Amino acid sequence: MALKTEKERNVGEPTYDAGDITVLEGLDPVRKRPGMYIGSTGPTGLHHLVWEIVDNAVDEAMAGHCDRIEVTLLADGGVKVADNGRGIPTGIHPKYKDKTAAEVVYTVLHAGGKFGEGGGYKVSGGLHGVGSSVVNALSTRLLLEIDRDGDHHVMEFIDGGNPTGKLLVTGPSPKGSTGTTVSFWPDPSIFEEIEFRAQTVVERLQVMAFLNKGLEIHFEDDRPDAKPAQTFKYKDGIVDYVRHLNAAKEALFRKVCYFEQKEETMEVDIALQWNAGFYESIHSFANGISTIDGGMHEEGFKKSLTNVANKYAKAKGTLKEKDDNLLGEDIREGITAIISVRLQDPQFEGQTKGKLGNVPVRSLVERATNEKLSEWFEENPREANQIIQKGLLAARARVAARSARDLTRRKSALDGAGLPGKLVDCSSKEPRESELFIVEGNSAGGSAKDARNPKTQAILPIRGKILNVERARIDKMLKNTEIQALISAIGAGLAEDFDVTKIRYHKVIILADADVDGSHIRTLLLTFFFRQMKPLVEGGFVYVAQPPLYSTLVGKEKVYLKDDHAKAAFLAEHPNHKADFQRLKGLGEMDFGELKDTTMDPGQRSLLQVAVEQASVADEVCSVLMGEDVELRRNFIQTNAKDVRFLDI
Ligand code: 1YM
Repeated sequence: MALKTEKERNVGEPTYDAGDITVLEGLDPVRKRPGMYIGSTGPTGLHHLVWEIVDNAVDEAMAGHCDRIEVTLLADGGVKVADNGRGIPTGIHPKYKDKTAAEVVYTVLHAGGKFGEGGGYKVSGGLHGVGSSVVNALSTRLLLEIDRDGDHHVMEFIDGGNPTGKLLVTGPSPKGSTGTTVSFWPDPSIFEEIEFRAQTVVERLQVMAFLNKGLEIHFEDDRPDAKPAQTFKYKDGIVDYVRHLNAAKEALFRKVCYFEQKEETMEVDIALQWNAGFYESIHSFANGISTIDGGMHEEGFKKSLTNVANKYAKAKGTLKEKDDNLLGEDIREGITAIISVRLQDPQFEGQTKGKLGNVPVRSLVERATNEKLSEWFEENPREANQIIQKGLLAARARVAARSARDLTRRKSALDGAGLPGKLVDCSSKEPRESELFIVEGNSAGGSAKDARNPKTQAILPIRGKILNVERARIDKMLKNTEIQALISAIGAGLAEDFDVTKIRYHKVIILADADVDGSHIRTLLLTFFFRQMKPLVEGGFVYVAQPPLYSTLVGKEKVYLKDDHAKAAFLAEHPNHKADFQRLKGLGEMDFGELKDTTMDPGQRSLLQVAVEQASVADEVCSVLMGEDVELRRNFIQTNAKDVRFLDI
């Protein structure tokens, strides 16, 4: 069946003309330098392929033509993305006389529909569908199915984007429906690994559903042992997002403040609420892409929020004329906010391209917040007052914390090094070779002390659970003896005064048991380091270690196995192994010999050291550690995962 040209068919439909396709170059460069197009060939790059295709479906939804997207992780390793939009145009492309528009989109680099002129959604980012050819180039197979004009069209590509034939009509579209379905199988010769991680995909899809109010996104995993299917659809969009982020926290009040403002080429949507906690959690997006490092939209919002709150507090007399203004950080304590902007030609800047650079966005967001947030304060005086009162408390705590910190600093100057009494320090004064083991409980500390290498390994026993810094202000934190011991042992200060060049150990190792208590302690310590000594985490100085759960004899040699998984792997490798397995007790109950065996080898080279050298990032470990606190985990993984080492010993 011959295909009509797009013009012949599109009678009276102003949306798309195949002639609008912009062609920049051919496909080959993508396979030669995949990193240039998708960032990396690791897991991030692999998942990027899914985002590219899903983005096209979301663009179609933003253009108002689609309200449902389905994403399926296929049992054979592929991914299928389907939408119920108009279907990619199937008419012959006027410039490539023998090719349909759909084929051009999938085989020509940087070919896509043009936005901003005529039909398309006027504030969508750049070209629609430009990533499709990149996905095709990096797949062993890609199947494109289009339902349009009552026909079901199919086209297949193999080995990095080579068509196996033309776009063919294989029959009528089901019940005259329209839409695009793309299935692809990533090329194992390009990617380090080709297994998709369901959690990564699900989290991203959920955020997309939050940012596109009313859009239904369905996720399914057809692989063995997969989690059940999930559907995301939020009628209140980012307001639901804020509620979701605050769900596990104690909200300061029930209402969520929401406002939006639209201009010719830009628009902004903002939702915000406060919780009883002490941290600010502002998530910003530009055209649905997360701007993790902020940028103009965040700047505009923060500046205006500070002004609006201070003006309100002064006008109502909560803050006297002579009083100092509240600082931005005081007002933002406990805030949860989503800022979503859409604009033409977004500029993503910075090393990780996570910062929005378009200057006009700042004044749009500032104006919108000035006007709409002031209105909201006037209309909701009870909530506005709660926000101001919380800001006043934060300001007082800020002043108290400063004097507490000054006191701590003066004290440590007076006490000489000011080292905590229970620290068993190493003799070396060279941070590069020094390791600090933070161990749980005094008995564990005792065995670790005997098992250590006294020259380079120091032991700091921590009694019970440390304070959860997520739930305490800094002045209270500084009164806690365990926290004080940590700060002085590490020796580099705290929070904004933290100076990573002064750390006394280049490895700060959290050594805790494999049980629930151990995992809780790890979480608390990681939270503390993340919140109060961020450069320590970012510099890759924080390590997590765990004593093994089993031991067994191979001949005369004792072999230690980390957990049940390691035991199973060992048995698979040694099918004739007869000796018993001993289940080791926790750190505190391990005797000196066992601990020495598992932390040091006979040549005095610490096994921890070996493990450090071989350490790999495991964000699953992170998700276990951070438990249900998705937000903390997300921050942790996104900003630091590559630098934190999780040890398996
Ligand atoms: C599962 C992936 O790609 N959907 C999709 C893509 C397009 C359209 C609709 C579309 C766009 C336009 C007009 C337009 C694309 N079209 C193009 C191009 N889902 C998915 N749904 N008609 C249909 O942009 O005006 C590129 S993407 F370039 F052909 F217009």
